[in-house]
Amino acid sequence: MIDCYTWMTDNGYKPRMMLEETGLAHRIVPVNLRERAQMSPEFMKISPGHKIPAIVDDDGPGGTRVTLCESGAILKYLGEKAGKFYPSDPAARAKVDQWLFYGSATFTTLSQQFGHWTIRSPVKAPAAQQHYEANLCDMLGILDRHLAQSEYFGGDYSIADMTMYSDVHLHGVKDIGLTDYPNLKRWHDAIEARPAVQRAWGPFPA
Ligand SMILES: N[C@@H](CCC(=O)N[C@@H](CS)C(=O)NCC(=O)O)C(=O)O
Repeated sequence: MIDCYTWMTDNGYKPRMMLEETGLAHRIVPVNLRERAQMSPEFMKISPGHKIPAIVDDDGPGGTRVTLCESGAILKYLGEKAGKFYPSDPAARAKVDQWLFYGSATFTTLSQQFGHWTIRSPVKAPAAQQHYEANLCDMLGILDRHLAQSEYFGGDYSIADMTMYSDVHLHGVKDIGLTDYPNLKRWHDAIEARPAVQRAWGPFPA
């Protein structure tokens, strides 16, 4: 059984998508960021940087207990465990890794800055807003151009798409609009329609 520590944020949805897609047995453990639950000593034993998502797998390699944070590491771990959505062919895997790292290290991180400065911050800083909006639009263009040549980021649907989806959905669709990014819209809508994705983006199970 895998315990998935998460909350309703861009990164928080990523392992939920993968767990729903693979059907791996799991429980959702909400970590209420508004109440600063991520700062509890118990949670920080699993995620030393006090960030969701994190997982605990009681049935890791060789029967060991695995604790893991960082959404990219979690997606790779689940992909290897399930043998799904993470190709075993080395060349295909290298390309999935490229877009997985772009998604988790660059795209989500900079999209979060857009979210902070344009939506959540009570302090209005026009220079920061303009900077991060231009930055987000540049990244949406990069994703759109790649998807003009490829159905999904790594060829077939994979963990690279799962890491990219959250901020395209939250900021691309809802804040910027995808009219100027038709390939990204086609990709987004195909993923949004997947039953596993709808379950992953639904309420936490009771
Ligand atoms: N690089 C990390 C970033 C995770 C992250 O930014 N988590 C945020 C929510 S989306 C969080 O838990 N913030 C709470 C905090 O930093 O105290 C990943 O990909 O998992």
